[in-house]
Amino acid sequence: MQRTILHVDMDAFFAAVEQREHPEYRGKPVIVGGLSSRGVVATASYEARRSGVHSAMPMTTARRRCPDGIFVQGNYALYRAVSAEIFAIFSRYSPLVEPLSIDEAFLDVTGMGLLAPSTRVLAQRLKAEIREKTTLVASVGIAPNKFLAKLASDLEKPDGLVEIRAEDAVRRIAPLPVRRLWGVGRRTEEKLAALGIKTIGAMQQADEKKLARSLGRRAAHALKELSFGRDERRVEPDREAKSIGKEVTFERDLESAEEAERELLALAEKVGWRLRLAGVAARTIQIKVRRADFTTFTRSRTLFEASAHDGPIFQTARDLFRELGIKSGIRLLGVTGENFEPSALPSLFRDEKKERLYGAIDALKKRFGESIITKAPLIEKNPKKE
Ligand code: TTP
Ligand code: MG
Repeated sequence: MQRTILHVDMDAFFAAVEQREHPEYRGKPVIVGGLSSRGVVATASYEARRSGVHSAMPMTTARRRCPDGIFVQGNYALYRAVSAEIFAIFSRYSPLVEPLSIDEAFLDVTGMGLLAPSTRVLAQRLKAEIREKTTLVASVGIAPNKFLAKLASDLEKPDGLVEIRAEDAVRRIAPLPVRRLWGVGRRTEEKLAALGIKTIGAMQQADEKKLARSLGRRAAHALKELSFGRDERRVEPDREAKSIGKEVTFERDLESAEEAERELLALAEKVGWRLRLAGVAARTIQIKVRRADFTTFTRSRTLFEASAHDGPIFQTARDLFRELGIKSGIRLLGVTGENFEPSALPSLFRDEKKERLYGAIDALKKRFGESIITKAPLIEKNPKKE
């Protein structure tokens, strides 16, 4: 059955909330984030984005680019409360709401179009209700699946409403950069560029066998599917509850990327172990980084294949961390696996050798506790409290 999925994402969320609380900020460049000298931008209003300010940028750069900006230290309790208001509205439009972050969600509205003349009208009503009840603006994507819906919500931000129909998808997404495909991070992007694949259209044309030689069979297949706008993932309403993660606050802030990556490896090993204990594999890996000034960043990436192995969890966490570009003043790090699949299922591609290795490590951990085995780079540890 053809499904209809909405992806709703609030525009410049933290900054928009600040503009709602302080009417004198409206129409002005507002930058929310850590205000200390080592602080980082959490988000910027669209007025500030015109001066080249964006998320994760050092606050000092933001001040240089936007000297007339209004700089605000974030108020997370307030953003969480507004988020709850928005999610309460979402739940009036579908029983199937999958939260993705504080300001975005997927809604499966298959069949709900009956409540309105069309899905577009339904989405317009949702946007209008959000605006009336919260005075905030949301962008919405409508599509037959999650991948296309998320892509669509971003195409005409802010205040966007874009529908991608199944029959137009291949043509509509062809000009977009290949980076828009789920699972393509900086490393995959580089590999693809080396093969001359820079757009989704080029991916549509690419030879899957050749692609597989560079990326592996699963990744090659997954990317080919996505490039044609095909994605079978369901909207999973209770996804948030289904995650296994571990975070640690350091007694002394970490001041180098090397230190942070060592800690990420330790966290990845703990998460891998807990996933294996639970008999599940995670399709999505998320990291959390909190700066000394409490600005907090989360980043997630969906893997081509669900995993409960330390290696892929660590590599993904490290890639996400490197893309954030934070290298000092790190107060907290977290790694989470979510979007579970059962891992006991026999897989054609199972790596038997690795499976045996992890089996042996886990047996030792079960007998002697989690800290007995760890990989070499962890030996030099940072003092921390958990
Ligand atoms: P986003 O939805 O990514 O960004 P946004 O809502 O500010 O802007 P837009 O969607 O219009 O592009 O993130 C939602 C909120 O999460 C954002 O307002 C602030 C917070 N956030 C961070 O704290 N750090 C980050 O790196 C990002 C991207 C967001
Ligand atoms: Mg947003």
